[in-house]
Amino acid sequence: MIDLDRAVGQSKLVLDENARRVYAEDDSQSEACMPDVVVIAESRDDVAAVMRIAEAHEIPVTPRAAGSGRTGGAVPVAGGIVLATHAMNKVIDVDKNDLIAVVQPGVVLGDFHALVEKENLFYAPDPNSADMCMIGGNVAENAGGPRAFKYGSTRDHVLGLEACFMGGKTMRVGKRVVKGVTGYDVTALLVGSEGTLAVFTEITLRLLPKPSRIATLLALYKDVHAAGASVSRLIAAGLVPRCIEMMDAATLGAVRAAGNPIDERAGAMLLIEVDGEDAEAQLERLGGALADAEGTIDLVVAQDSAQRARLWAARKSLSYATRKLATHKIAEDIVVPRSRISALLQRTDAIAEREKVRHLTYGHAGDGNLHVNFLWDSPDEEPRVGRAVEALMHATIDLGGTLSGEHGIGLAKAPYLAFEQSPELIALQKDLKRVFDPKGLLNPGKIFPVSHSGC
Ligand code: 2HG
Ligand code: ZN
Repeated sequence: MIDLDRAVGQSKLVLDENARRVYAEDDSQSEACMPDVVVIAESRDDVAAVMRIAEAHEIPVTPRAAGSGRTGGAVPVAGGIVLATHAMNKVIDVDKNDLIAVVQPGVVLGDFHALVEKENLFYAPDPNSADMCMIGGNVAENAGGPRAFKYGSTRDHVLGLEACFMGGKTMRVGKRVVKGVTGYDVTALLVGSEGTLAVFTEITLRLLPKPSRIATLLALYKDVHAAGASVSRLIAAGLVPRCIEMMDAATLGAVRAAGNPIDERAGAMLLIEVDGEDAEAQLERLGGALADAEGTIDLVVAQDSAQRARLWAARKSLSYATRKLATHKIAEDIVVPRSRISALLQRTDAIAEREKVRHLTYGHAGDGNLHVNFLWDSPDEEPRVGRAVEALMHATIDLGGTLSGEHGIGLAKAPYLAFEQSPELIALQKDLKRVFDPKGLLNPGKIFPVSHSGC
């Protein structure tokens, strides 16, 4: 502690127990092992000092940006230091000529969207927590969001990083140009490494011109299976809206409760959005591809930007709105091939019925990325919920899918990693981890299931 005090200054250390507790949580139900100290880094030098001292004294470090993650990525499980980067919140450069921005990890995503859009530019990744999540966390988790369907996830927009490694060495990886194949793609490896390989001190992002027009279509269905079939239709027709979001009957209840008068006959909805100069023409093609699909109740074009804003506000707040439906809720983010959405939903129904657990589903159906939620009230139900989650993971893999589309593995899904990946692949990744962090001090306990002894 004395070393830390000298290196970064007493004012950047948080020692008070209640304050430390706040920095030991994220937006998951993962249980923390209280950190001994939280360091509020204000610069690259602060980050490097923490990484140097931690390595020298063999102290675990858990990096953190906004703490909005859903899988415990920022939750310390071995005590030690929480390295908070939220105060490193400068937009260093927005370059209109090269369509590139350079930011620090603590920049709030929604603020960054607004800033670049004022310049008629566009940063595509849009996790629904944009109002509070930070770009450093987005990069660590390779965050997605609705627009990932057309534009890809965070990794597709990160050109380079300034990264600090265990021991304190800081290095630039990647590039400040939009094309390049020099050497291994270390940037791609670090993006989505869930804080286990490095801490980012600067992030170089690719920008796009801001789409000139946006149009929104609501496709209403009798049930989720009809909606799932329409997603496959759109994909097969080669249409690429910027997002295809799906909501099941229970979720639509929450959307209606938020003041959106969605037709009461609808038992599922696709919220489809197109962008670009030809948005209206794209809408017409969508309408053509969706017309007459079995189980369709109606296709409705959003009337104005106010209606569009209301719908998106309801969609973005679903994660919180649906929490009100039960005392506890767990939201998964599995991905299945788009043609297997209906099969996955049938399996989910069967699992929930067998385990007698309430459930609902919404999510980024265009990518096959579904937030299957299980809800419960009493602790007696927990074993059944646990079995339901495990069965969902098996069903996902069985259908050719993957455990996480955007929230990461973290702590919450580490027990299921071996359902998807071979022992050889897990061993290869652990070998890579050792190259970056031989003592296993950086964000221990994440991704790979280990027994940790910190608490
Ligand atoms: C979303 O798409 C987020 O709203 C959060 O990924 C999902 O917590 C959730 O249910
Ligand atoms: Zn999501």
